Amino acid sequence: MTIVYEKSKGLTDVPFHYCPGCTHGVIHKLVAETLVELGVLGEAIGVAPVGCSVLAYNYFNCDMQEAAHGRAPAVATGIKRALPDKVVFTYQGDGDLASIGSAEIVHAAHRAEKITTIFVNNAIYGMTGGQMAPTTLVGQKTTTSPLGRDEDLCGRPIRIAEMLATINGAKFVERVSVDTPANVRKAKKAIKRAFECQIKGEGFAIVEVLSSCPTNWGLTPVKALDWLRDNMIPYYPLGNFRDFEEGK
Ligand SMILES: Cc1ncc(C[n+]2csc(CCOP(=O)(O)OP(=O)(O)O)c2C)c(N)n1
Ligand code: SF4
Repeated sequence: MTIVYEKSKGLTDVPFHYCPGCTHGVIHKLVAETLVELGVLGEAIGVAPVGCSVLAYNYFNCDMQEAAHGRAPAVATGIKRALPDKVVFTYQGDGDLASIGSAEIVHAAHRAEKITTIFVNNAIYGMTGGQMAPTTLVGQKTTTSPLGRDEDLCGRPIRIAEMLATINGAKFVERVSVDTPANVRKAKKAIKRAFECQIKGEGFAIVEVLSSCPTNWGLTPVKALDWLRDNMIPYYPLGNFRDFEEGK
């Protein structure tokens, strides 16, 4: 029989533990396919975060290192500086990257570390039961904002891509979404470009991926994608903010 589709060699055979409909799995697939297509799977070293993707080291078919909450960019910096020929990436949620790890990511970008960050923004702390994250939308209900996020108390949600795009050492910054097949294809392109940025020795690269958390949003997988499209994309506009070749 002709094989028309198979699991990327960039992933192991271990089944994902993610909830049904969670788009972490889609994003893993895109990263894994990219490493294979760029021919760098053997050189890749990933750094896993805390959060639902804490077990990412079981899924990517390359060397992996676990980091404490928010510290993945610092760990990746050490690995890349010690082993400059390796292709080093971090995979981080929004609680991990935009909350406790906000200083880490800013300074890694500022130093123009030659690492690639995949930033999964699902507007909530997934693993620990759905608390409010820095990315939670105004009015969004979470376990720690049962009446909805209050702007006066908590400020407005942080736009990480826009913030990092102001930093000169960040050479590639793009925000993508995985809510539709067309957007998944665009997400793959951005992820590829972010790895190319590192391989060409340009500097820090980040792709912010808008992702769903059906479990903590209390929605079915399909309704969660609708919610992402209707509520997250208007506040977190998709697009490229910096590209190393276009001199943005
Ligand atoms: C050093 C440290 N601090 C806090 C925690 C608790 N903790 C584990 S996962 C998590 C939330 C992470 O959420 P997010 O990064 O948004 O990822 P998601 O689960 O949504 O994918 C927290 C606070 C921890 N495991 N380690
Ligand atoms: S809790 Fe949310 S982010 Fe975590 S695996 Fe489930 S759906 Fe995905």
